[in-house]
Amino acid sequence: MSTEQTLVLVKPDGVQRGLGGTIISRLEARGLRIVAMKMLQVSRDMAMKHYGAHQGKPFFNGLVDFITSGPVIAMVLEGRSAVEMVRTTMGVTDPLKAQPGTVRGDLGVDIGRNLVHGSDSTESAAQEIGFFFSPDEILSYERDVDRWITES
Ligand code: D4T
Repeated sequence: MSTEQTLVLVKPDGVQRGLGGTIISRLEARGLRIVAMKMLQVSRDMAMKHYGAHQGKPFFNGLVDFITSGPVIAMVLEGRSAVEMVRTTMGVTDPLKAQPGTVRGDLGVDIGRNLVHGSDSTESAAQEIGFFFSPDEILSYERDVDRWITES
């Protein structure tokens, strides 16, 4: 139960559909603290690196086309068990199978348009954060409300 950082992307479909605010609100409402945020267009080179683990899979080219198709909102979120908090708030990869109440389960229908990305482990979070942000873009601060979110 330690404080972690994780990388979140509102993918191009989320930005185009005007769901950036909704998605960020749901994550903030769980108590996660935004410590870095920017909007950017992912290049094909960045996309191939970010999704390197999926190279060779049938959906790889479509995935790279999709993630580079428009601006994304990239964020570093911080909080207790932040990696798992984000994953459970997003829902499983396929929106059709995602539980109602999750971002994907409430707002999505297609696995190729699943609105949001969240790192799947603290190891990949560290790698992905370094990939999207330089250390001086990541802030360190406390909020008075934090003591009302976790007991210690
Ligand atoms: P990301 O990485 O985008 O947060 O998604 P997940 O962590 O939930 O899922 P993933 O890495 O397994 O898949 C990456 C990305 O590929 C798309 N995808 C996946 C797809 O279009 N078709 C598929 O069959 C799979 C498995 C969706 C998410």
